[in-house]
Amino acid sequence: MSNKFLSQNDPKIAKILKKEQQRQQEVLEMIPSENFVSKAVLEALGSVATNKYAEGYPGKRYYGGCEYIDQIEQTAISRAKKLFNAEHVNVQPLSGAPMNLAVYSAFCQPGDTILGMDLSHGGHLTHGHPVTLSAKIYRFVRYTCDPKTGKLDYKAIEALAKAEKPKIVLAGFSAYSRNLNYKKFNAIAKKVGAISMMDMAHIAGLVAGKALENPVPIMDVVTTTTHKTLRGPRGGMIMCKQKYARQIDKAVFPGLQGGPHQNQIAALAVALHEAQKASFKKYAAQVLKNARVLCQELQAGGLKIVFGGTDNHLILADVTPLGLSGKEAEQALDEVGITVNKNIIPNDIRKPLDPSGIRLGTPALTTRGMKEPAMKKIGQMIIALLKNPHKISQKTAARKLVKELTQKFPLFYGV
Ligand code: DSN
Repeated sequence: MSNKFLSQNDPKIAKILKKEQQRQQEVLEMIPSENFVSKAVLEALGSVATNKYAEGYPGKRYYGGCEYIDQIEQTAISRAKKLFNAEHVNVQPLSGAPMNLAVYSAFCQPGDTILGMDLSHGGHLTHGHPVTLSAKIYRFVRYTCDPKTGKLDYKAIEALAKAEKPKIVLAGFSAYSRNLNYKKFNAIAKKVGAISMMDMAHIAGLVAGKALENPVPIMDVVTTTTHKTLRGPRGGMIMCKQKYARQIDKAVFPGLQGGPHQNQIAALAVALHEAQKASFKKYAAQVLKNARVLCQELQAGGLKIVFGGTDNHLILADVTPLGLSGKEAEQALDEVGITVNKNIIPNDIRKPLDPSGIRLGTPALTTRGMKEPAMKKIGQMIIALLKNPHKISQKTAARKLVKELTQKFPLFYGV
């Protein structure tokens, strides 16, 4: 991308950014929460909308001069409503953690109980991990799944909900690879008088592309970050039933945040426009096909696939059967240009900074145009390398494949 003014004004940052762009071009990005936004999204993100303060909501701002900012935010809201069949949408959350905190604060008083999925079983830090601020304010109770099959025991979750009386029954994940039954989650919430909430951050793009079931018409509240499979700018979005609109909006502003990042909202509007296209539907379907092929290769090569397989874009794999820890596997792959992240697995006996698993996914590689044959090669190469992480010839072969694939499927930003 051209950065004429940046190069003149701040050559140091310009140079580092150029290197980051080159890094993105030259590695196989397999962290399942990462993706590449279009040039149009990048332009909106780097636009003059960043100059404007606009506390409040379209038509009800605390600042003058918001006529165009209102149009941008209203366009983002309308596009999100249409794409996800949502009754009400708030596009102002700055990112995922404040987004979920805003929802908790909309429905809970300090000390109230929230039922969420355990982090080591695929849940998310913001779903009540003890290290978070949310966990200091609210009382989180966690449910787990069967690590072999990924199956959730909905009867056990219902019994837990009845015993603990949560204000929110929360579904959603960041390292879980199976589909959830939203109707069952919603029914459990209704039985105990709780709000049903789904955090679909990881799969929003797959829902938008109609490759996975849409939880929005079923659950009371659905949150999502906008930069993962949805391929938008970094940010968050809350969708809810109309009857909760006021509560949610008040919790976001003035409850938690000040001025929204209007450049981010403009870029989100562009991403939502892109997600309505037929090409995005194809993209979402391909992400799933690629994940299945990759998963089969890794499983065939001896990795233990947690939850027994994948229904979405991500794979959580126990690498200890190959004699490595997750950290060692991440480092070995990093060295040859494959980016994944180490991850804890259910009932992990190792520590979070050096766990037993790695988490990998297909959204970013699919954006570059890679399909099943590339996934097969990558899967086989990952196995070969992890079996012999210190063998020079193995590293050379891996680097060669990374180079071949990244050149064959170049990033569209140019160099
Ligand atoms: N940190 C994100 C992820 O990598 O899944 C979730 O917020």
